[in-house]
Amino acid sequence: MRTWKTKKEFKKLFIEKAEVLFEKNVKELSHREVYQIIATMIKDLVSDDWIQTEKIYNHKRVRQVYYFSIEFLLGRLLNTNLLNCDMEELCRSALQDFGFDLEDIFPEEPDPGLGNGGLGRLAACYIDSMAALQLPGHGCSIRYQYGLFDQRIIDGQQVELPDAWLRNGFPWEIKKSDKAVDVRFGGHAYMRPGKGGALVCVHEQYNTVRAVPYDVPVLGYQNRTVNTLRLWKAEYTRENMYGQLRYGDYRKALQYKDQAQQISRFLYPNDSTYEGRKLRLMQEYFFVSAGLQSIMRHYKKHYGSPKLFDRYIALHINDTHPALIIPELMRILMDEEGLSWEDSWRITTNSVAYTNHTILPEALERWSIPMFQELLPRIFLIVDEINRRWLEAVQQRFPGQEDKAREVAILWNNQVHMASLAVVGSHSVNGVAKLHSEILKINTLKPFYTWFPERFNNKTNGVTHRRWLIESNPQLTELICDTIGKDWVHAPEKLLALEPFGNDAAFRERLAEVKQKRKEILAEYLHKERNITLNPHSIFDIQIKRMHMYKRQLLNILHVYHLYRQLVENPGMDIIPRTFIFGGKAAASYGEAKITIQLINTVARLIDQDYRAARKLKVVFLENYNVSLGQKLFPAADVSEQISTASKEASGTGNMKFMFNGAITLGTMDGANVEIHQEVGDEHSVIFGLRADEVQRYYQEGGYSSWDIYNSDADVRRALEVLEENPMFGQLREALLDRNDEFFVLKDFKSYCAAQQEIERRYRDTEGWFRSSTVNIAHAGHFSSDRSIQEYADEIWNLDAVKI
Ligand code: C3B
Repeated sequence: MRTWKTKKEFKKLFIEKAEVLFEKNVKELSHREVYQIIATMIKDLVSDDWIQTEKIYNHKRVRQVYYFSIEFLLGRLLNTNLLNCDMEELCRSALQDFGFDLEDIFPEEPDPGLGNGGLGRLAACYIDSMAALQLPGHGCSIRYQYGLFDQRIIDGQQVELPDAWLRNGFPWEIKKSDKAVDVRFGGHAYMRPGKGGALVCVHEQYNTVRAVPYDVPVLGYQNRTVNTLRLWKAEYTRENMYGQLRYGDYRKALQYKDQAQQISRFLYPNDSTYEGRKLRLMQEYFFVSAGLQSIMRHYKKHYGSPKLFDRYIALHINDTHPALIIPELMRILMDEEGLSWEDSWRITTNSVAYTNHTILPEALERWSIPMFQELLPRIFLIVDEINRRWLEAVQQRFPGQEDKAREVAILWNNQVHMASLAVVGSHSVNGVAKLHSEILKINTLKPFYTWFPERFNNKTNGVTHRRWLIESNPQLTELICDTIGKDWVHAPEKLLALEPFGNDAAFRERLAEVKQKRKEILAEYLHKERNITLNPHSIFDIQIKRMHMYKRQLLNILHVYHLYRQLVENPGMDIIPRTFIFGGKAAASYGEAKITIQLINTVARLIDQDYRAARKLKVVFLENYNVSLGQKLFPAADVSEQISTASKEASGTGNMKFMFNGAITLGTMDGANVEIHQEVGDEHSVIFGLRADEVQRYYQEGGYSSWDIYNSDADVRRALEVLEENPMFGQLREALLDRNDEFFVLKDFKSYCAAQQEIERRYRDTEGWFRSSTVNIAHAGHFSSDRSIQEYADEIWNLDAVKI
């Protein structure tokens, strides 16, 4: 990778940039300006490698993958990029000479929140790993003008403010106006006999939205690979405006202009739920069509015949949000390249692979046919034909059995079923953890599994250890390097070499010091920035993730309240001081999730105001949990709360970030917790609660009554008294009792309390605790996204690394 050879060179360039960008000398610069200068310098620095990477890919005609995701939750990039080009220390030292502290510069970067949670952050980890492994892989998404909302807590309640992250520009991006493409919406489409009698499609009276790409370089880790994340912005076209004005229709012209600009305006704030809004469907088609058109144009220029498209190009869809890539590729191949249906279908299914991220029924996308047809008439014709041919095959195999067709139909009940389209139109379907992939086969996608068993596979999620360990926790990184050397940095599975040091008292002591240090860093930060006081000698027990009933923040806070009541009755009770930290956003329209935030804040206040409890317990709900705050929290955690109802959390990835930082998992047998437990065993994790098959059986066969538990368990009854603190909480009580506790909070309450006691028992044994912590770090390497991405490359994409 190109670097600044010397500090002298860096300083010279820095001074020049200060002059060019801000007409200032170094002394006059604000911290934000320093950030902007360094970001621009890095972009300049890597531009040669960026061009070179692209050239080599094209020249060698290598096979490439495009990862389509409606979210990329990037987080800040300055520190990551400095690390990737190995320039952090040089930069730090040069800035020091100028009188700046690099640590003051990092927070100046707005945190790009172009995603909701796990799914979007996974996409960001994955492009990081592709570049680190020198795989030719690029991201494709939307350049939202407003990312996920800024969360404020006012009187204990969540308030959403717009996230104007682009206010001062985004120095990492490059606008490529000359690469813009047009995307069509609306109008009429029909088939008509063309030359020689074959049917051709006519699409007329549509509106055109211009898609303008903004490219962000994705740097490999200390190699010369620079891949691309292409983000699309929607603009109106003058031609389209004037077209309508010519007919004197001002209202329509303005409506068009408005709608076009609206497409890339904001990110929908839903995590794992689906909202059948027209604008969302427009977003999905917009970035898929723009992305694919630009891929095809580039492909034809450098690779040649569209007939060989699938030999060179892999298209990955992150959940069903980009599933329209299937009919869109069919459209391009048939309408624009003149290929037959059969050839187009073969190329399409060979190119596309699909990852499913959830079994929650409320997350499965279904679009109303009338809306879909009105917005995307040509695409609808294609989906209709895909569905017709598919159901014909089903009919042939199961003549007269309508129920078989209903189970797998793409068009059914006046809706377009996107998961069905994604499975039928791709060659690979994967879940994101072993348990989840099994549930897909035996439950959610069972009829499809019967049809296409060879398509189904598992790719357990991973997280980039560069951001989540090396960048976030330099103290732990240094200790690991001192102990086992540096090989693990490039080959994270080599962290295993750390395992024997769990038995080494000197190592454990240093590990304990690192953890203590990280807790103090967090406490200081929260004190300074948020006026929150924590006791760094208490156990830091952390649950940070989106607010969702299935994730059961409610179970956590009910247990805290249970402890509180015990302390009130028996102030002398011998417990180790605990700090329960929560963070997470609730979708603006998700009532129960928002009330849970209020409940957490209510319990926090009850405890703060009661001296009998406040000496031992503390609850904090941290406002605006995002990637940057996560980077401060994971390193400081003792206990990782992973307590979803078994079967509901497809994988989880926070669980892995905690593990890399040596926290102990307190979790259910759900998602990747199962594999974490498999790695470290009962001795180094604490597992509780119903298992997935038990949960599924209750759903299918009944037999659970939350009232029975309430009536028979005095602790449960007492814990639920907290719901009388505020009439608002009645809704939660209703969900737990009158609606029979869909997520088994009461059912798992007792075993969760026991598991929490087990945590405390283990924490008292300092030696055992840090042995467990060591074992967790040693086995975390398996959960690096480098491992996941290598599996995708080998088993789905058939992709080779390319040395730059
Ligand atoms: C999430 C799942 O809820 C997590 O279990 C999983 O770890 C991640 O995806 C990544 O695979 N998910 C999400 O964030 N948004 C959705 N719409 C669906 C799943």
